[in-house]
Amino acid sequence: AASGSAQQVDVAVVGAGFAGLYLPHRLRKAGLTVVALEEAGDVGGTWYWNRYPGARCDIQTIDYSYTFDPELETAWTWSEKYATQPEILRYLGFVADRYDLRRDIRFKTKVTEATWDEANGRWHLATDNGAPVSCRYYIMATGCLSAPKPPEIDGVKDFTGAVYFTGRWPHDGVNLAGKRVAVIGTGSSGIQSIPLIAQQAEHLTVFQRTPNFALPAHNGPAPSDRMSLLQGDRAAYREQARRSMAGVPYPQQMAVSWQLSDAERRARFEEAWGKGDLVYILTQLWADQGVDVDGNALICELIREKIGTIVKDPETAAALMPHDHPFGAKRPCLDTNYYATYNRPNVTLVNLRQEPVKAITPSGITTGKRSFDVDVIVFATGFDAMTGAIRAVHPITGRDGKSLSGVWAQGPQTYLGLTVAGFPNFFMITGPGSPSVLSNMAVSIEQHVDWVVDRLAALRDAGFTTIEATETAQAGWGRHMADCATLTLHRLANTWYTGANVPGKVRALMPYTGGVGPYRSICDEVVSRGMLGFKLTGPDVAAQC
Ligand code: NA7
Repeated sequence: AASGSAQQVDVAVVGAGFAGLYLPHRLRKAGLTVVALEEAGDVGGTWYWNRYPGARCDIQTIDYSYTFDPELETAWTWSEKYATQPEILRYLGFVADRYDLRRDIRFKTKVTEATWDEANGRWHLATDNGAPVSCRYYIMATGCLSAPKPPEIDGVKDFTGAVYFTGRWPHDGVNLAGKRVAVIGTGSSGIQSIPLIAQQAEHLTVFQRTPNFALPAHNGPAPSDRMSLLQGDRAAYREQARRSMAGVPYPQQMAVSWQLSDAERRARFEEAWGKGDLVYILTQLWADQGVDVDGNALICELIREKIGTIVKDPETAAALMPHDHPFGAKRPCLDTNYYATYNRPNVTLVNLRQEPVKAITPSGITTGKRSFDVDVIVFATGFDAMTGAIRAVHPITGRDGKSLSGVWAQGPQTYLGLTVAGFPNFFMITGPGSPSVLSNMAVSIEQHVDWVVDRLAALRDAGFTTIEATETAQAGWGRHMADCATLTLHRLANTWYTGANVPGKVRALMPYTGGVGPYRSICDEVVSRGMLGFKLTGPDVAAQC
């Protein structure tokens, strides 16, 4: 369509996942017109694409839910402690129906270019399907794990069997019965899918580069202690989550490891192992576990011991034991029968630390030592996380013709993870610099969306038309991010949190490590101090704080 026929809205949103659904709902209520542009054929975001066997959330589902409407909370009941991908997708569809959100979403529509028009104070978006969009505000709700990483292994095109990516799993499923299957990658996607693939396949060969820490999910009904807390005082429960470190209502643990005896530590660990809750084990054992290598090493040892008791073959057990990173520095996983799967006669683990993949051949995978003939290769190799979907997907051009990928060439720089200096009226939900992936995403998304929409409404009411972070504020946030990062152990692991999983990507710890509650307080303080760190302008007004 010609630019003359652009769709005119106050706000354009990219994405229709958890964030991209809540945004139109809030924006409409604030009296702003909105269109959401979504590449997929329906709502769901991450949960639309990641349909591999065993895909589930690994935050308890009662916590991984919208909380903006108490009636919605009682209108929907989760069937399990950790919902499966189909159930989460149904939930998001239910939300879309309940608030009639689809009427403002253009599906199968990709933004191909976004350009700030300084003269008119508007963003112009080109799309690959239908009219371009002209909007005052442009919000990326593109998720943190939505741009799958290329396989980076030679020869994939020569392989004559079937190739699947966990992050782009076919919608009608894949029948692996009788097949020789290879899975490459042992992050969450690999660890969730491997036990189920092993049940179907004739033989499964897992190619593991870095062993990960995984804990049993003990899935089933939502635990009664958590349910009674939630149902006892729902508002207080939700508020505690919002003020917590990780977006799940657990108290701050005060006892440090060296105050506890070996027996006390073991008892705490066993209790946590039995709970099947990542946030619990990451936060409730002892206070120094996430900040001190010695306090952390105690947990690593206890988990390795567990792996050793589950996996019968000593060589396989040793290969599955992580030694190269602190527990929690790389995203740990929740599993259902993951380690026990290696006791099956039809499962082989290949330790790529001892024999790296050399190439993919027409018939399978060759390492330095051996060749494995397979019918199917599953890449569970992860994502260009956090910046991938913002930076690489389409050119975003801000003030003075500057591109976002150029400005971020040395790593992402943001103010509050929500805005970027030089990009007026541009926002990111769970962008780099927000607690995002180190938190319960549902809680972070609601906070970001509420903050952004409240600001847009307040700007309009005050007669402002543009908002932009100052360079000073952005530099300050970068320093604060770096200071917080030195306090945690995340810096000690090569992970997608730091960009280390993508060859050539600049290394920087991308999520904010200061915690969800402190982050919320900072965002609130920015407002109470007159939009500290932002420049606001309008036809008749200008202000810089
Ligand atoms: P992850 O956690 O990034 O895991 C990817 C896995 O794939 C990880 O084990 C990687 O090993 C491995 N990998 C990646 N590239 C290669 C190549 N080229 N060769 C061999 N192995 C490779 O992605 P997931 O999808 O599992 O999970 C993402 C998040 O989704 C997860 O953390 C949860 O938050 C939900 P590496 O560790 O890099 O050595």
